[in-house]
Amino acid sequence: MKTNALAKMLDELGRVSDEEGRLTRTFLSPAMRRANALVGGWMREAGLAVREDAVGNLIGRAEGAKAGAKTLLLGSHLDTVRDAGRFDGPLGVLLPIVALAELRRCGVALPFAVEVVGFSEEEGVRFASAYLGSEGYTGRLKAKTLALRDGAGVSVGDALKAWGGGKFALPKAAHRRGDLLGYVEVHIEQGPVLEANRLAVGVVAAIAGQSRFKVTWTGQAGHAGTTPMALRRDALTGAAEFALAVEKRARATAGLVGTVGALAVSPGAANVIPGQVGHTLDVRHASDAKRRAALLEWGNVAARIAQQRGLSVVWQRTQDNGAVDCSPELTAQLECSVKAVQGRSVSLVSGAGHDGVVMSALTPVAMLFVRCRGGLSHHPDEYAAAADLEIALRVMVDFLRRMAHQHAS
Ligand code: HGY
Ligand code: MN
Ligand code: MN
Repeated sequence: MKTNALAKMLDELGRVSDEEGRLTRTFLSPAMRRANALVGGWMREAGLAVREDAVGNLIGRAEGAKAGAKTLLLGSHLDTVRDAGRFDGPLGVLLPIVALAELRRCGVALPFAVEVVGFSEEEGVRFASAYLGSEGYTGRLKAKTLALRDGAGVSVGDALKAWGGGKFALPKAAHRRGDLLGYVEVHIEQGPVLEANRLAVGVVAAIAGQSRFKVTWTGQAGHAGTTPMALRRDALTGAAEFALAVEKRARATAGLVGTVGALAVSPGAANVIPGQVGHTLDVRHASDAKRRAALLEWGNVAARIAQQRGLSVVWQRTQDNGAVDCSPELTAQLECSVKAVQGRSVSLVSGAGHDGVVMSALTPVAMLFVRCRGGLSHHPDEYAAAADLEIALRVMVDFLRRMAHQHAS
């Protein structure tokens, strides 16, 4: 099957970056414009009609052979983290395109319509709020989100207006629930379970909930040489004490992860005591109650640290998504194909977030995970072997054939 074509496409798309020498492709950036043009061309070659929606999602659609047929949604995100791997996101957009081209080559006409969606923003890198693409596609993008600003002070709303040639209106859902058969996303596992089970692919039972915040500590800038330690209100040491407290509690709580991934120090000079520090906080757990309990505790810890150090601390929530169960019915159908191709299957819980979290509000969701070396992701050495891509591709083709048979009449 066309696995080498898929691998070549992943390599080529993996070179479309906003940064020299590494892969970084963020929301509404110049690289995103180039990526949409490249992937849009591949969609057209596969026989899909291509459009871009108001939030930059790239959508390739093929009508069904049956009049008035429902639509099956396939896809994932085309944006990346900073210094990313080339599989996280793009695999779930390119694999369905190759699978549909393969079915077309074999003369298989699907009775239902299919839409392959390349979501414009899932990682939440530029505006610290994830899922902006799938929120736009499902009509769940909120007016308050448009006010979020990036590091240069540009708001989501202004960025969308600039992207859309000067105008932007909050989009409605692209589909009604009743018009859809479901959403299936292929994604690298980004974890160790498939390797441990010596399997190329598996299905996903649930996706962990996640919360993200911007936390700002304010103290007093001052002279590093003349200000006695006892008289300092150092914003960075306060933030550092907090980050270590997050790590300590997360290490002690099964299934809890807490990460301070980005941090900015102001005024940022070697001989000036940090007056203000802003950092992100990303918290996840499969249980919403445990995630919320950790957040409550960390709010109290931050208040204690601020009080003891003469600082102020302000939290701004930039994202909050509950844990999501995948559709047992759609997942069972996908698992039939996994077993047909691979002989056996395994069901996993995803610690990573995915567009399926947002799409589950619109339609039943299923996910196919593909083994990645060492479970490594959000890193340039992220890698899925060609043999595993081949199996994933065969699963997708088998799944589409089974769906076609089921919806033929
Ligand atoms: O952060 C995540 O879990 C995903 O990679 N968006
Ligand atoms: Mn990711
Ligand atoms: Mn991803």
